[in-house]
Amino acid sequence: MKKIILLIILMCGIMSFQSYAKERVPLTHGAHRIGKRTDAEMQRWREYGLGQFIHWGVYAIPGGQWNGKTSTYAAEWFRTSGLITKDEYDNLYKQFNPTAFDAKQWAKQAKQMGAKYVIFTTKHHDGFCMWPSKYTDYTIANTPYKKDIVKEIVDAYDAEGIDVYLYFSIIDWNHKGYSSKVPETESEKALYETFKDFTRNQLLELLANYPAAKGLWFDGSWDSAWIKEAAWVDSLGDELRKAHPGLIIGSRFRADENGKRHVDTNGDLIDDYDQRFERNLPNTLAELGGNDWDCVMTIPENQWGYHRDWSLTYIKTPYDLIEMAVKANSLDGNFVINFGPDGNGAIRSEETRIAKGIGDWMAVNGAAVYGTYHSVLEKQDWGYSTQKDDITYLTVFNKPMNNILKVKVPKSKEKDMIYVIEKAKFVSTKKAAVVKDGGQDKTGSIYYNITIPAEIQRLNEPFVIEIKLKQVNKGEKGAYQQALT
Ligand code: JFZ
Repeated sequence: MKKIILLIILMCGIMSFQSYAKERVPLTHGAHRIGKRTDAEMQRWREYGLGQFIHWGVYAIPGGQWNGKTSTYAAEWFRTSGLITKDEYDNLYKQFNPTAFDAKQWAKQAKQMGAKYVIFTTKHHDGFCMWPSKYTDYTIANTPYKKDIVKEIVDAYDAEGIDVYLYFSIIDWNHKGYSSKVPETESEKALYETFKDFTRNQLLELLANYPAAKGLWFDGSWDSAWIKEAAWVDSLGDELRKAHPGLIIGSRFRADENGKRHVDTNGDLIDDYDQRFERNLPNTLAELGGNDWDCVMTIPENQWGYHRDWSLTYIKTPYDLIEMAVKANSLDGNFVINFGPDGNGAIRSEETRIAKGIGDWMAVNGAAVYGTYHSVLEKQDWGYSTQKDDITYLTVFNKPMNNILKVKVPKSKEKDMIYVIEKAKFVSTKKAAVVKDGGQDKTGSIYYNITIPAEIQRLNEPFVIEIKLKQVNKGEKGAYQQALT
């Protein structure tokens, strides 16, 4: 018995050593870069902090309802809801005439909300093109509206200084060559080639038509047919980057030659940033593997396109969304909030109110979000901390009942040195904070107590304290505290 156990232990040891020593698999179509991009365009992306997503297309006409029946599923997937025939759906565009659409107004609202970039659906899974594509008739040009909506969006947001990213679905339910399954027969293969050409043409067309766009936000790339085309998709990526230097593409575009998506067979991120955080946030830096990432978030549970009935699920509040945005930035990510305008081109009043709530808070406290990264502090129960250069921002979501915020500072790595809070102020009032010694815990970690003044406590909203830490010799601690209190 003992021998068997020993043998098992030995075998486990060998196996773990083997996996530890496992060599990297040579890949032709895996990640083409290890680690983050270092160019100015990507640095600009990294500093956005907050963005807006817009899902808009002909699905906004039914808005999740048809003939008195309501789909509880995502409204932008309405074509597959079973409540409408494919034929009915594919003819909706003939009534698409969003007379209330005002791109400038949308861009102003996004600006007020504090968004630094927008991701706009040029084509969702249904295949309807919001720009007048030369490669299909299923476009905005053939609606009563006629005008190029993508152009209106790009121009209006550009004028507000908001960078534009083009959402593009690989899945296209309208194209006759589209297939989710790997084509098998010669005729299926030939048909799929027409779809590949079409997709390539449309992407090059978008980049040529809208040179101001900074990147492409891909979606619907999970089909086995597309995954199998790894080599071709990789070369298409090269072509797109060549056509548009600096172009930013997330990890949802292509797979490696083994069919691995987002991260390749060796675990390295494919393309420029991790797109896996969909309605979902990481909790630790360790999960992120040092990669750039964004989180895209819906306001209801899972509705991207316009749904008439918002009573179906919990609707996030501005503070819910602000908390997620600060959390994302505290883990080096960008946070993107989705809007689903209606079939007439109006942004629903609930979304307008939410955007205003976020914008009002961001106008005062945005320093904690824009251009910030994870901070030197460890995660603490009162909220999230972010960092820009030598300034640490404490965004407090859980206010202490006794008005004393306990802040744990990091341990110094240098001998006989400790961290003290050199300066502290409330971002909203610009008033200095009273900081007192908060003692130590069993592990020797040092705490400071920051008094929250009544004027801040009363507001019942998240608030930001800006602090500057400094390393001093242990003996100097008392002097700093006195200066601050
Ligand atoms: C996709 C779309 O199907 C959806 O309609 C919406 O456009 C959204 C932004 O993207 O949905 C997804 C895609 C990926 C995941 C989940 C939903 N995912 O990786 O968990």
